[in-house]
Amino acid sequence: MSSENPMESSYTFTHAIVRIPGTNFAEGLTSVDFGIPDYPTVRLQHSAYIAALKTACGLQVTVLPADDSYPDGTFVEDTAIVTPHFAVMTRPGAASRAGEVSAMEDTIRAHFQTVYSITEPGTLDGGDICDAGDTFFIGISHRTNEEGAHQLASILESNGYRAVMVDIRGMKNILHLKSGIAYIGDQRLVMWQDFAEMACFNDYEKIITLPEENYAANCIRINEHILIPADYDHLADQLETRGYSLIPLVMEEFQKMDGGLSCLSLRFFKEP
Ligand code: CIR
Repeated sequence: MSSENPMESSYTFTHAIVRIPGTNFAEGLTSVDFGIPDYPTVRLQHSAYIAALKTACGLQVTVLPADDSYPDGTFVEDTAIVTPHFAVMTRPGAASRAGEVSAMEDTIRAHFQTVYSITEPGTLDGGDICDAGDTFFIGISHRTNEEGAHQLASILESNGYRAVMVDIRGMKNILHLKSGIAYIGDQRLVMWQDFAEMACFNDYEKIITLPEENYAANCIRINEHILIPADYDHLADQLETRGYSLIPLVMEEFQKMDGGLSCLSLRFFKEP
Protein backbone atom coordinates (compact mmCIF):
# COMPACT_ATOMS: atom_id res chain seq x y z
CA MET A 1 0.00 0.00 0.00
CA SER A 2 1.45 3.37 -0.95
CA SER A 3 0.51 6.97 -0.28
CA GLU A 4 2.64 8.28 -3.12
CA ASN A 5 0.19 7.87 -5.99
CA PRO A 6 -1.72 11.12 -5.55
CA MET A 7 -4.96 9.63 -6.84
CA GLU A 8 -4.85 6.86 -4.25
CA SER A 9 -3.81 9.06 -1.36
CA SER A 10 -7.40 10.27 -1.08
CA TYR A 11 -8.60 6.89 0.08
CA THR A 12 -5.56 4.85 1.10
CA PHE A 13 -5.55 5.03 4.87
CA THR A 14 -3.91 3.28 7.81
CA HIS A 15 -5.22 5.40 10.68
CA ALA A 16 -8.31 7.22 11.87
CA ILE A 17 -9.20 9.47 14.78
CA VAL A 18 -12.72 9.53 16.23
CA ARG A 19 -14.31 10.99 19.34
CA ILE A 20 -17.06 9.33 21.39
CA PRO A 21 -20.23 11.47 21.29
CA GLY A 22 -20.94 13.30 24.55
CA THR A 23 -24.12 12.88 26.58
CA ASN A 24 -25.14 16.38 25.42
CA PHE A 25 -24.80 15.45 21.74
CA ALA A 26 -28.39 16.57 21.14
CA GLU A 27 -27.45 20.12 22.19
CA GLY A 28 -25.23 20.59 19.15
CA LEU A 29 -26.05 22.64 16.08
CA THR A 30 -28.59 21.47 13.57
CA SER A 31 -30.59 22.91 10.70
CA VAL A 32 -32.97 19.98 10.26
CA ASP A 33 -36.06 18.86 12.11
CA PHE A 34 -35.73 15.09 12.21
CA GLY A 35 -36.26 14.75 15.96
CA ILE A 36 -34.00 14.60 19.00
CA PRO A 37 -31.19 12.03 18.92
CA ASP A 38 -31.53 9.14 21.34
CA TYR A 39 -28.20 8.93 23.16
CA PRO A 40 -27.97 5.13 23.57
CA THR A 41 -28.73 4.76 19.86
CA VAL A 42 -26.14 7.42 19.02
CA ARG A 43 -23.57 5.35 20.89
CA LEU A 44 -24.60 2.14 19.13
CA GLN A 45 -24.37 3.76 15.69
CA HIS A 46 -21.02 5.28 16.61
CA SER A 47 -19.71 1.90 17.82
CA ALA A 48 -20.74 0.33 14.51
CA TYR A 49 -18.85 3.09 12.69
CA ILE A 50 -15.69 2.44 14.70
CA ALA A 51 -16.04 -1.31 14.12
CA ALA A 52 -16.29 -0.73 10.35
CA LEU A 53 -13.12 1.38 10.38
CA LYS A 54 -11.22 -1.17 12.45
CA THR A 55 -12.48 -4.53 11.33
CA ALA A 56 -13.61 -4.08 7.74
CA CYS A 57 -11.20 -1.33 6.68
CA GLY A 58 -8.24 -2.43 8.81
CA LEU A 59 -7.48 1.00 10.27
CA GLN A 60 -5.74 1.71 13.53
CA VAL A 61 -8.30 3.89 15.27
CA THR A 62 -7.54 6.44 17.99
CA VAL A 63 -10.73 6.76 20.03
CA LEU A 64 -10.82 10.04 21.96
CA PRO A 65 -13.08 10.30 25.02
CA ALA A 66 -16.37 12.15 25.00
CA ASP A 67 -15.97 15.84 25.81
CA ASP A 68 -19.16 17.48 27.02
CA SER A 69 -17.60 20.93 26.50
CA TYR A 70 -18.41 20.53 22.81
CA PRO A 71 -21.72 18.87 21.87
CA ASP A 72 -20.59 18.74 18.21
CA GLY A 73 -17.13 17.44 19.12
CA THR A 74 -17.78 13.96 17.72
CA PHE A 75 -17.71 15.57 14.23
CA VAL A 76 -13.91 15.54 14.35
CA GLU A 77 -13.48 15.98 10.61
CA ASP A 78 -14.16 19.69 10.98
CA THR A 79 -11.11 20.31 13.19
CA ALA A 80 -8.26 19.41 10.83
CA ILE A 81 -7.24 18.68 7.25
CA VAL A 82 -4.93 15.69 7.07
CA THR A 83 -2.76 14.70 4.13
CA PRO A 84 -0.04 12.04 3.90
CA HIS A 85 2.63 14.66 4.70
CA PHE A 86 1.10 17.38 6.87
CA ALA A 87 -1.98 18.52 8.77
CA VAL A 88 -3.78 21.84 9.00
CA MET A 89 -5.67 22.79 12.15
CA THR A 90 -8.87 24.55 11.11
CA ARG A 91 -10.78 27.48 12.58
CA PRO A 92 -14.46 26.42 12.58
CA GLY A 93 -17.02 28.91 11.42
CA ALA A 94 -19.48 28.23 14.27
CA ALA A 95 -18.52 29.96 17.54
CA SER A 96 -19.70 27.02 19.67
CA ARG A 97 -17.18 24.77 17.89
CA ALA A 98 -14.08 26.98 18.12
CA GLY A 99 -12.56 25.16 21.12
CA GLU A 100 -12.74 21.76 19.41
CA VAL A 101 -9.53 22.54 17.52
CA SER A 102 -7.28 22.92 20.55
CA ALA A 103 -8.91 19.80 22.03
CA MET A 104 -7.70 17.93 18.91
CA GLU A 105 -4.30 19.53 18.40
CA ASP A 106 -2.16 17.29 20.66
CA THR A 107 -3.57 14.20 18.98
CA ILE A 108 -2.76 15.60 15.54
CA ARG A 109 0.76 16.61 16.60
CA ALA A 110 1.36 13.08 17.88
CA HIS A 111 0.90 11.88 14.29
CA PHE A 112 2.20 14.75 12.13
CA GLN A 113 5.52 16.60 12.23
CA THR A 114 4.28 19.45 10.07
CA VAL A 115 1.13 21.17 11.34
CA TYR A 116 -0.18 24.43 9.89
CA SER A 117 -3.10 26.48 11.22
CA ILE A 118 -5.87 28.57 9.73
CA THR A 119 -5.74 31.94 11.45
CA GLU A 120 -8.10 34.85 12.13
CA PRO A 121 -10.01 36.24 10.26
CA GLY A 122 -10.11 33.00 8.30
CA THR A 123 -12.70 30.37 9.16
CA LEU A 124 -12.70 26.88 7.74
CA ASP A 125 -14.50 23.60 8.55
CA GLY A 126 -12.95 20.32 7.45
CA GLY A 127 -16.31 19.26 6.03
CA ASP A 128 -15.80 21.83 3.29
CA ILE A 129 -12.61 20.21 2.04
CA CYS A 130 -12.79 17.42 -0.53
CA ASP A 131 -9.48 15.68 -1.18
CA ALA A 132 -9.53 14.35 -4.75
CA GLY A 133 -5.92 13.25 -5.14
CA ASP A 134 -3.72 16.00 -6.51
CA THR A 135 -6.67 18.41 -6.33
CA PHE A 136 -8.46 19.67 -3.23
CA PHE A 137 -11.90 21.20 -3.68
CA ILE A 138 -12.48 23.89 -1.06
CA GLY A 139 -16.08 24.83 -0.34
CA ILE A 140 -16.80 28.43 0.51
CA SER A 141 -19.85 28.09 2.72
CA HIS A 142 -21.59 29.72 5.64
CA ARG A 143 -18.86 28.11 7.79
CA THR A 144 -15.75 28.47 5.58
CA ASN A 145 -15.07 32.05 4.52
CA GLU A 146 -13.03 33.27 1.56
CA GLU A 147 -10.08 34.18 3.80
CA GLY A 148 -9.96 30.69 5.33
CA ALA A 149 -10.30 29.11 1.90
CA HIS A 150 -7.42 31.20 0.53
CA GLN A 151 -5.20 30.40 3.51
CA LEU A 152 -5.75 26.68 2.96
CA ALA A 153 -5.25 27.03 -0.80
CA SER A 154 -1.85 28.64 -0.31
CA ILE A 155 -0.78 25.93 2.16
CA LEU A 156 -1.87 23.23 -0.29
CA GLU A 157 -0.29 24.93 -3.32
CA SER A 158 3.01 25.41 -1.50
CA ASN A 159 2.97 21.63 -0.98
CA GLY A 160 2.34 20.83 -4.64
CA TYR A 161 -1.44 20.34 -4.62
CA ARG A 162 -4.03 22.11 -6.76
CA ALA A 163 -6.78 23.99 -4.91
CA VAL A 164 -10.14 24.72 -6.51
CA MET A 165 -12.75 26.90 -4.81
CA VAL A 166 -16.40 25.88 -4.95
CA ASP A 167 -18.81 28.54 -3.71
CA ILE A 168 -21.86 26.87 -2.14
CA ARG A 169 -23.23 29.90 -0.31
CA GLY A 170 -26.09 30.22 -2.76
CA MET A 171 -27.15 26.57 -2.51
CA LYS A 172 -30.05 25.45 -0.34
CA ASN A 173 -30.00 22.77 2.34
CA ILE A 174 -26.26 22.20 2.30
CA LEU A 175 -24.02 22.61 5.32
CA HIS A 176 -20.62 21.72 3.90
CA LEU A 177 -19.22 20.98 0.45
CA LYS A 178 -18.87 17.32 1.39
CA SER A 179 -22.54 17.16 2.31
CA GLY A 180 -22.96 17.24 -1.46
CA ILE A 181 -19.90 15.64 -3.06
CA ALA A 182 -17.53 12.77 -2.33
CA TYR A 183 -14.41 11.66 -4.18
CA ILE A 184 -14.34 7.86 -4.33
CA GLY A 185 -11.11 7.37 -6.30
CA ASP A 186 -10.82 6.24 -9.93
CA GLN A 187 -11.52 9.82 -11.10
CA ARG A 188 -15.11 9.54 -9.87
CA LEU A 189 -17.19 11.91 -7.78
CA VAL A 190 -20.53 11.18 -6.15
CA MET A 191 -22.53 14.41 -6.21
CA TRP A 192 -25.90 16.09 -5.95
CA GLN A 193 -27.44 17.14 -9.22
CA ASP A 194 -26.81 20.76 -8.13
CA PHE A 195 -23.06 20.27 -8.75
CA ALA A 196 -23.30 18.43 -12.06
CA GLU A 197 -23.01 21.46 -14.32
CA MET A 198 -20.03 23.02 -12.57
CA ALA A 199 -17.07 23.15 -14.95
CA CYS A 200 -14.56 22.33 -12.20
CA PHE A 201 -15.91 18.76 -12.10
CA ASN A 202 -15.74 18.14 -15.86
CA ASP A 203 -12.70 15.85 -15.64
CA TYR A 204 -14.52 13.40 -13.39
CA GLU A 205 -17.09 10.71 -13.92
CA LYS A 206 -20.12 12.04 -12.04
CA ILE A 207 -22.33 9.67 -10.08
CA ILE A 208 -25.44 11.73 -9.42
CA THR A 209 -27.65 11.12 -6.39
CA LEU A 210 -31.44 11.22 -6.61
CA PRO A 211 -32.71 14.26 -4.69
CA GLU A 212 -34.33 11.98 -2.10
CA GLU A 213 -30.95 10.27 -1.63
CA ASN A 214 -28.85 13.43 -1.35
CA TYR A 215 -27.84 12.57 2.21
CA ALA A 216 -25.95 9.54 0.87
CA ALA A 217 -23.60 11.72 -1.21
CA ASN A 218 -21.59 11.96 1.97
CA CYS A 219 -20.03 8.53 1.57
CA ILE A 220 -16.36 7.66 2.15
CA ARG A 221 -13.96 5.49 0.22
CA ILE A 222 -11.52 3.77 2.57
CA ASN A 223 -9.06 1.37 0.99
CA GLU A 224 -11.13 -1.26 -0.85
CA HIS A 225 -14.49 -0.25 0.59
CA ILE A 226 -17.01 2.57 0.49
CA LEU A 227 -18.91 3.39 3.67
CA ILE A 228 -22.39 4.50 2.69
CA PRO A 229 -25.44 5.38 4.80
CA ALA A 230 -27.83 2.41 4.94
CA ASP A 231 -30.99 2.28 2.82
CA TYR A 232 -30.01 4.52 -0.08
CA ASP A 233 -30.54 1.86 -2.70
CA HIS A 234 -30.19 3.86 -5.90
CA LEU A 235 -26.74 5.13 -4.99
CA ALA A 236 -25.77 1.71 -3.64
CA ASP A 237 -26.70 0.16 -6.99
CA GLN A 238 -24.70 2.73 -8.92
CA LEU A 239 -21.63 2.02 -6.81
CA GLU A 240 -22.00 -1.76 -6.84
CA THR A 241 -22.40 -1.72 -10.62
CA ARG A 242 -18.98 -0.11 -10.76
CA GLY A 243 -17.52 -2.88 -8.64
CA TYR A 244 -17.23 -1.22 -5.25
CA SER A 245 -17.58 -3.13 -2.01
CA LEU A 246 -20.04 -1.25 0.19
CA ILE A 247 -20.34 -1.08 3.96
CA PRO A 248 -23.80 0.32 4.80
CA LEU A 249 -24.07 2.02 8.18
CA VAL A 250 -27.18 3.31 9.93
CA MET A 251 -26.63 7.04 10.40
CA GLU A 252 -30.04 8.30 11.44
CA GLU A 253 -29.05 9.74 14.81
CA PHE A 254 -26.17 11.71 13.29
CA GLN A 255 -28.33 12.92 10.41
CA LYS A 256 -30.55 14.61 13.00
CA MET A 257 -27.59 16.86 13.82
CA ASP A 258 -26.53 17.50 10.19
CA GLY A 259 -23.75 14.93 10.50
CA GLY A 260 -22.66 12.43 7.88
CA LEU A 261 -20.18 9.60 7.60
CA SER A 262 -17.15 11.69 6.74
CA CYS A 263 -17.68 14.08 9.67
CA LEU A 264 -17.15 11.33 12.23
CA SER A 265 -13.46 10.67 11.55
CA LEU A 266 -10.13 12.03 10.43
CA ARG A 267 -8.53 9.47 8.15
CA PHE A 268 -4.89 9.36 7.07
CA PHE A 269 -1.99 7.30 5.87
CA LYS A 270 1.21 6.66 7.81
CA GLU A 271 4.14 4.54 6.69
CA PRO A 272 4.20 1.38 8.83
C1 CIR B 1 -22.53 21.28 12.89
O1 CIR B 1 -23.52 21.89 12.53
O2 CIR B 1 -21.41 21.81 12.90
C2 CIR B 1 -22.66 19.84 13.34
N1 CIR B 1 -23.92 19.66 13.99
C3 CIR B 1 -22.54 18.91 12.16
C4 CIR B 1 -21.19 18.93 11.55
C5 CIR B 1 -21.07 18.01 10.38
N2 CIR B 1 -19.73 17.96 9.93
C6 CIR B 1 -19.35 17.72 8.68
O3 CIR B 1 -20.19 17.67 7.79
N3 CIR B 1 -18.06 17.62 8.43
